[in-house]
Amino acid sequence: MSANRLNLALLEEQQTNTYRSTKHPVRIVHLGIGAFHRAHQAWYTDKVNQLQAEDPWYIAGVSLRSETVREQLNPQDGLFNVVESDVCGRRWQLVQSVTQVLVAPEDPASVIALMAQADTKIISLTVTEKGYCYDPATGKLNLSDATIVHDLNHPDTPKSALGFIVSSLQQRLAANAPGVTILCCDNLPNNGATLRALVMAFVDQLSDSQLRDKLAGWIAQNVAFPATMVDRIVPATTPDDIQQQAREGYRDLGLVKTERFSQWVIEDSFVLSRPAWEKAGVMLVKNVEPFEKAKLRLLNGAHSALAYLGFLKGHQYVDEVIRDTDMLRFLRHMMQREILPSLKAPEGLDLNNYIEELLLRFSNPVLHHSIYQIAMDGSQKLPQRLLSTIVERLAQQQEVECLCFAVAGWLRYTMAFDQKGEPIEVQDPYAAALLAIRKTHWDHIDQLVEAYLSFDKVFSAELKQSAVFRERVSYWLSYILANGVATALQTLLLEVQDYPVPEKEILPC
Ligand code: CS2
Repeated sequence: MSANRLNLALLEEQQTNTYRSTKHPVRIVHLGIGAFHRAHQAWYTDKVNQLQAEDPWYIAGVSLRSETVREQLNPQDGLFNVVESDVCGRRWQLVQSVTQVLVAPEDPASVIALMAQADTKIISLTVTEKGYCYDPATGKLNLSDATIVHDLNHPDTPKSALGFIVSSLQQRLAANAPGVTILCCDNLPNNGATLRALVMAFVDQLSDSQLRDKLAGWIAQNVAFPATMVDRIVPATTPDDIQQQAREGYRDLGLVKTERFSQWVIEDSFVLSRPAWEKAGVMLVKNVEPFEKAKLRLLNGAHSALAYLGFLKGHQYVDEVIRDTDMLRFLRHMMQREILPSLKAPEGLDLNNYIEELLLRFSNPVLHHSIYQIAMDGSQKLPQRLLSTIVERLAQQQEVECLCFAVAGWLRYTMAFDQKGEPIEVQDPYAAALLAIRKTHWDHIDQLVEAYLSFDKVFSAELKQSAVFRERVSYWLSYILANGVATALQTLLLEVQDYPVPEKEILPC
């Protein structure tokens, strides 16, 4: 690769138009500048900036841990391409909305100062579910989390997103600066309200009681936490993508690949101004909940189910799982029969079509979306993706067979060896705890399931007490252990009616 690296000077040389200038300040500080943020919020913001180049919104990205993205983007003046790939071809967008990347552990004080400065109107986050240091089953702050303990004792050098947020709000209060909007863009249930409650719980632990009360009151008056639903499939970029998806004329080490589809629904409640994101197709609505529930339960629920079951069946990518006809029948049945009835359709959305569109998105053969990536952190994902649906269905005495099968698939995956006996590297904050349960109760399936269901970080008291849930998970877990996922799935499918594939063909292009 001998071409020059993408940056502003190169754009000038190539006479490419840019709206970038040094006249405008950073107005968004984003925590967690991974591939998803770049292909989603930064991409939407860039679209708006292109439409109103005289008033661009710039983003400063913050990495809470690694230097990788800084090394990719800072030598490129923050510029990178988003490449949308599917069977119909490729489409690039040169994104210019990010101006710099900071690595938080190197200089936490600068990060806090940037978040606290009056020009910063929005602090947004994509730090993944585990980045919120909460108990997934209850949504409550985990006060024994080592990072939270550290941050409460070291407010000037925090490590967690919550620690940075609270220190920056404290600085705003001290400087009499205006309030701010904190925009959670992670797949948490009720993400705005959940983040507000976590911030408040953190503040409640501050040792200085005067500051604690004053700060809590100030946040209640001056900080907004809108709910959001974010959706775009963004696989981790590989070195091969950097080579093969590259645009001609320069080297772009910050490239991210994604699908053509993108959706962002935001509760329209901001403290100060915001980019005119609606001009780029973002929906600003009063109530995000129906969109969020449909997406978390149907898209993410199906994703998690196909990741564990697909992995155990020997698949590597999402599109491969969709081409496995048993898996496709299973997913369609679970979504249509067991998840869809738990949802209230957002206005204007036909949930049957939504399901078919999701399956079509999953079938994208050029994205190479690794199921191992989706399988990570299951303990943090399952409650909102599969378990909350099960709780609601059980309360109404409705069938939960496929959902229980998926939960059994997850438990089987956390056992950390595959069906050939090869080790699985389970990436999950509770991997060790789940493995210890397997080792202690290996000889007795009922005790094993009882111990799993007593793991209250994941399973709520309601689920633990449900005889149906315990019985069905236990049944499928032992069946999978004895016969493997493929046979278990065939047995399950004997009981399952097929859904007619919709008459209207949905064309990908
Ligand atoms: C996926 C999501 O990795 C995962 O857990 O389910 O990242 C999914 O691709 C996005 O939420 C799609 O919007």
